[in-house]
Amino acid sequence: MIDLRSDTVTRPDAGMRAAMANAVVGDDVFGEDPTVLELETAVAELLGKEAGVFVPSGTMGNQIALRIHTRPGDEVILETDAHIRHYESGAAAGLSGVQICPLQGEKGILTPEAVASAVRPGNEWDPPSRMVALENTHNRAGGTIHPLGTIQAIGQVAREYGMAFHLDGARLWNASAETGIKEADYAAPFDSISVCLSKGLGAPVGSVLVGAKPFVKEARRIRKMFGGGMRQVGVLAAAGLYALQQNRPRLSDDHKKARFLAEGLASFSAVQLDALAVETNIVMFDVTDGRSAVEVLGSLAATGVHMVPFGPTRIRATTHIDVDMDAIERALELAEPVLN
Ligand code: TLP
Repeated sequence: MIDLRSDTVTRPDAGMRAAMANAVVGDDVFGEDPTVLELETAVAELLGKEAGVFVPSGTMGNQIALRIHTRPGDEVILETDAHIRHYESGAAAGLSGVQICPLQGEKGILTPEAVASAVRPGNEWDPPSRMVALENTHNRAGGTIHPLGTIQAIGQVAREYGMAFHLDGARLWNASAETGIKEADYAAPFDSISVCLSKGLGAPVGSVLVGAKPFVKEARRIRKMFGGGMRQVGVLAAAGLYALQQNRPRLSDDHKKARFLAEGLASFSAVQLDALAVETNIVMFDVTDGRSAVEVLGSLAATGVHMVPFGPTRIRATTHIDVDMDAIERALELAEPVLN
């Protein structure tokens, strides 16, 4: 099976498993797990923030930030295809009682002007515009990278209107690997950033939410409220540390594989895909011969190639550490009779 459904499907390798087995642990709800503390410090440093808190998932990282930055009835400005809006099970409404103001971006990227014009004027009947969240790289847009200047300009708008500024940085590592812009530079304009260890970095579990010390202190309380207080979780933090050290430097390999895959898929007659639009490890394409994405995915799965639907005719393939270039070549061979 060649599993291109997500970069979340990776399995820890022998080195990562050894790091997990040897991790020094303690009760993290008491703040006594040295490996967790090491991971939180390492990620906060990489992102240029004062502190970090280890959370079980990217969803929880985003939702803790939302809960802290907003009050029920507030409005959160997001790009319309944001993960927070589509794939977090309605948590923004369910856990924080906020409503979303979705704005259409270009390849998932908003302009500062669009954000500024979405800010409510502050009448008593207006929902208060309290927070802006960006997603870098942008998943549903196909792994696109936000230009640093755009992030900074949107950050300025957020500050001007007194709105919190959060980054869903589940794949921020991929943006940095591709552009060479440091994670800390991308992170600088934001009040809070959630980054995932369990995607391109290949750890089995975990995200880190970073920000200023008072924010992270409150984040620990909300994490407990949301059921994410973990105990001897250094075994997982050790996987995260290993992933940062060993797997972060190799992320651009995933981007090369994605481009190669995209070029191959684009040559098939039933595929609509702009291979030049592939910026990182995510490949999005449409099926153009009248079949649905689900139908095509069934045929692909029967050949041993697994991808996921991202719309009625839209399919996503994601490259990651557990598929090498040979596997990508093989996937194209197997997919050709289905898509050509
Ligand atoms: N994304 C998953 C699915 O939920 C779509 C995937 O396979 O890509 N932010 C972004 C941008 C994400 O892509 C994801 C996961 C998350 C947050 C949530 O992370 P987890 O799954 O750890 O809650």
